[in-house]
Order: sequence, then C-alpha cells, then structure tokens
Amino acid sequence: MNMFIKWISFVGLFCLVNASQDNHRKQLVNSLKKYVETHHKGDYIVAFKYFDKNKDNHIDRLELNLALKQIGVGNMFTRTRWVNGIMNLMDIKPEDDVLSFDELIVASFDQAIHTNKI
Ligand SMILES: [Ca+2]
Repeated sequence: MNMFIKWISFVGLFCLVNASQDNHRKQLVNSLKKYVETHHKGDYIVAFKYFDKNKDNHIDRLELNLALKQIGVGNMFTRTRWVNGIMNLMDIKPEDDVLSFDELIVASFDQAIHTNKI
C-alpha cells in the first residue's frame, strides 16, 4: 500500500471515530437533558447530587454506570464501554478516575453547544 492510500485510510478512520464520538456525545447530552428535565425539574446540580451516591462531590465509575442506566444510555452489554468512553473523554482536570460537576455536566454541554451538536 503506498503512503497516499495509507494516509487516506487513516483520515477516513479518524473521521469515522470522531463522527461516532459526536453521535455518542449528542445521545448522552440529549438523554441527560430529558432525564433532568423530567426527574429534577431541569436542575443539574440536584441531579448531580442525586447521581453522587456516596456524596463525595464526584461521580465514580460505578455511579456513572448507575446514572447511565437511569437516564437510559446504553444497555447491560454496552454500558461499561460507555463508562470507559466518558471517562477517557471527560476525566481531564484533574485526571483522577472520577468526574466533577464541571467535567461531567458543564463540559458535555459546552462541547455540544460549541460544535452545534444539540
Ligand atoms: Ca461519588
């Protein structure tokens, strides 16, 4: 395979992965929005506190898994992949394997709004 074809394949794969990430982010934001509006009167702080079962102000992998189940994202076969994907994408500052309110709620909406994906 020459370099040009290799490069095109790489770019194609990169676009495919990004498109799929965008769709997942859009699905997550829309499901979260619907859930919070229905169950917590649109109050994301109340919802975050509800998802934070051990009340340490962070959402760990187990809490995220339960939250995704409640907002209707993924299923028993895919939810672990969702948790890993969300952690890889959003656990940034600080990278501590738990999500703060800013990392989970503010960042997902910021990214979705800035890329016009809502
Ligand atoms: Ca927690």
